[in-house]
Amino acid sequence: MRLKPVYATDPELVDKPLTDVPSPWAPKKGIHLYHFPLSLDSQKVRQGLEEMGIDWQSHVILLPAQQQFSPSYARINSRCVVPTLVIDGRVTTDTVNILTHLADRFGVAKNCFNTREHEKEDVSYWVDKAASLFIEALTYGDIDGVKKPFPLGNVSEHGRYHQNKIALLSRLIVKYQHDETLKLAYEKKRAVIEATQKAIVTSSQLAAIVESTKAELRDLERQLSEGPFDSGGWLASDALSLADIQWGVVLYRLRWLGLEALLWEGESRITSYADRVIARESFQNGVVQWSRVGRKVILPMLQHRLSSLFKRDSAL
Ligand SMILES: N[C@@H](CCC(=O)N[C@@H](CS)C(=O)NCC(=O)O)C(=O)O
Repeated sequence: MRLKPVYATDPELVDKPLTDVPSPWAPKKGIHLYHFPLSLDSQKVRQGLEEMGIDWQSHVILLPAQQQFSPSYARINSRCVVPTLVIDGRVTTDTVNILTHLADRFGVAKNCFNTREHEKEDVSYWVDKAASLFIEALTYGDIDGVKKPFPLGNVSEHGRYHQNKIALLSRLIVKYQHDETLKLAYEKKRAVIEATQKAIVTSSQLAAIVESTKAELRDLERQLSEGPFDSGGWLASDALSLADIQWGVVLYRLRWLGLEALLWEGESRITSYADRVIARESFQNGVVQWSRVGRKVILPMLQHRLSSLFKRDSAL
């Protein structure tokens, strides 16, 4: 039974994270982030960048338009996911890896994420724990009594969102059968989506994912009452750490999905912890501002549709 995302459990199914790898397809100068406004992992990296006060150039990859599969993007990140970080033509992938890379590279100069030696193990334990939550299943799965917010609504019904991706990837595998790199990327991606979809549409699996998320949140509650948060610090350290970047966004997502009442007690420490992370300027700039669906998603989607009308051969 699958209770965690493929990226956290099946290294043989997904390409390894890249760290600072030169790519002829990436912009040569400056700090660039390929991301989608509402994507959980993009939210994490954007908050991290904001926290460090790093200027970055935005490249929105419209997931509802399946732009993550476009050849130009798949050549930069063969996982066909967001986010991707590019610094001076060098590519870094995988959210945990991107944030660690940014903290290693800029943390000291920006006086940020300076986790003390004795806190490092705890921070990385809590980072990995957040990255292993199956938020994609909770986002797209049908959960009894929970009405998903706009624009998720019926996009996700009966696994249709994932089924459409599988169909598109099957067409791309044929179209790019003579381009070994793209063909392999699309085949691997299709296998990842098939495994993910299976967990989402099988109601017993989804119910088990809800239960395992509840258990993780009970652990979180315990850590918040026994760890540094109780004496004015954060989840796993005295100063804000990458663990807080992971968990703040996760809790914000679970709330947005309407799952708060199902997953944790309103009067718990989790609520006051979430409120404290969300109140930070970095969260407001990196997450909340980008969550304005009309301006950040619907408008770019309309522009994309309009420009596709005039292009006979679309990017895919
Ligand atoms: N944690 C992995 C996976 C990231 C991930 O699943 N990103 C989602 C958005 S939060 C995505 O791009 N989904 C589009 C797709 O899989 O087609 C990573 O950072 O590489």
